[in-house]
Amino acid sequence: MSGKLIVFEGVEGCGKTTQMQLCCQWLESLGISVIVTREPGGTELGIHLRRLLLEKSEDKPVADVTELLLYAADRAQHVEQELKPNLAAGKYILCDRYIDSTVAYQGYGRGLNMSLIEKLNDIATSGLTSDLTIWLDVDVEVGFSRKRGDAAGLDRIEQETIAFHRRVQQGYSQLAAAHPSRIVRVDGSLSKETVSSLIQEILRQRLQV
Ligand code: T5A
Repeated sequence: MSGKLIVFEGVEGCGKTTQMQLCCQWLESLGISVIVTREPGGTELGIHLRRLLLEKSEDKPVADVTELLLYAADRAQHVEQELKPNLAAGKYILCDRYIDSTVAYQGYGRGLNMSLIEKLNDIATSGLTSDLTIWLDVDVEVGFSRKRGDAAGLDRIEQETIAFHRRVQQGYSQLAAAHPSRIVRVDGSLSKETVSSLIQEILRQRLQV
């Protein structure tokens, strides 16, 4: 595969969407062909799965293992339908969340079995890992303070407790320590422009953009 898979990760409101847009504009200005996608919801099937995963369901809670399997199903479809073909065509793919989200949210957040998560990630990706993962590190409180609207506007996962989101944050920290060649931490609390410049520098160094 000749393209590059660049993943953006972090807690709610860390600035992924903002930075992916800026990164896309920058790469395109260099004449690079870019695809922007996300998980969950990067395919037609995934859009349905995203709705099922994120809509509020107070009266009929989604079981933790069901949630895990739905994220894995979304990923399997995304890898086959979008990621592999576009990488094979030489595209740069900017992907909002990938396997580390499942480890952080379902593993550290929900406390599900890590080896089960790794097995499902392997099945869903058939071994496709990112060339680079940018972890936008912001405090959970900072991320939530950036989210517009009140608590009623938050989706099913965002509505989890602060303790849950702190465990997710801890998960990202552990993942970055365990995979230094793949995951690069960027201080997401800096200004949008500064974060964007830092990401450009990392892409130049790591991917020779
Ligand atoms: N999930 C996902 C799992 O549990 N398991 C999995 O396996 C996967 C794949 C997906 C949800 O699913 C969960 C995780 C999530 O809960 P999502 O679409 O990723 O949801 O939604 P969020 O993470 O909530 O993404 P958001 O769009 O809310 O946040 P972003 O994209 O991180 O942040 P962004 O860029 O939209 O910015 C938020 C606000 O902050 C401002 C922006 O202007 C915007 O208003 N902002 C800044 N303000 C100040 N300084 C900066 N540097 C700023 N950068 C952005």
